[in-house]
Amino acid sequence: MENRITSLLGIKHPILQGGMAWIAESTLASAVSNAGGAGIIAGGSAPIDYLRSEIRKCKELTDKPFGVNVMLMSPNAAELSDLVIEEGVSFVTTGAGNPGQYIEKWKKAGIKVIPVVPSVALAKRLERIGADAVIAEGTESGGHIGQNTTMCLVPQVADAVTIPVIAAGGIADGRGIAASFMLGAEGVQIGTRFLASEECKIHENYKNAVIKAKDTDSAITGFYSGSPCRCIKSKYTKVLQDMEKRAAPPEDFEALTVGSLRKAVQDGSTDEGSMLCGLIAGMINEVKPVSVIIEELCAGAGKLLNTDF
Ligand code: TUI
Repeated sequence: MENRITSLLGIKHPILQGGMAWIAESTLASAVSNAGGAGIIAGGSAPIDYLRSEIRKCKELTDKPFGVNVMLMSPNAAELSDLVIEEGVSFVTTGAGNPGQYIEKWKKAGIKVIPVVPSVALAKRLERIGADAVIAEGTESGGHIGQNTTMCLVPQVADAVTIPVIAAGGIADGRGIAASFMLGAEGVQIGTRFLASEECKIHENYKNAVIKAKDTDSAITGFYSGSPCRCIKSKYTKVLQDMEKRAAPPEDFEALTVGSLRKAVQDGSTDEGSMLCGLIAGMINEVKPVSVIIEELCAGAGKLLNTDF
């Protein structure tokens, strides 16, 4: 498959890996890039020295293009915005905010810029100031989410901008890719399917929870606080939602949520950890190598789209 996304990023298949905070590191990102997709190292709120070393490890593990996701709510976002330039990363995706202040310097450094947008308005604004493509991310995604769905957002963004649109949220097989292309996307971003990959370094308990999750096992926390976040339903999400209902004091929220992603990813605590995960987890039933996942995605999409994907 050759289209505007494959030529923009210099990749074989127009499949980007989600920039999952605490999760997407050099092993996963290099596996996705080596399989012909676009691997991404997540900045999250990780320390800069750790991210520098992950970027360098990724360069050792692949000679293919890979990117870095800058989570704009991170206190390290400004520092990371310089690090990607110093390290000559090929592209940047951004999330959880408006990357407007960084676009000019990234473009000057030759870095391709692909922001996640939850709305048509932000997509248009970012196109005007130089974004190379946008990721229209529906609320089916895991982690921090907007309110619009992939089905509704992707075609509206595709109608509103001339730069290529990448669909994200709820895509985990060839049917999801084909549907995204029908909606006007020229690429997809996939996170949850890669959680259940051999190369993903999350704790076994978290991976098993993804595999076991059914269609109804997803929960949204933080809905009324302005920072909605999709996770696998658990004791943690139940306690958090109960606290939200009774408007518990801020220190209670802090005690529960600080470090909760680390508890899921590293400690494998399914009771106290926040297992960020997309709504499509119900369809994912097996851990597979990244190369097999990408082969299956491409075969499935290619068949439906009647093209060599
Ligand atoms: O960013 C994500 N998913 C994430 S980030 C994350 S870590 C986190 N930690 C603490 C607080 C928040 C997040 C876990 N999952 N996805 C991309 C995404 N971006 N979803 C929604 C947005 C978004 C929202 C508003 C992008 C732009 C935006 O702009 C608002 C504005 O300023 O116009």
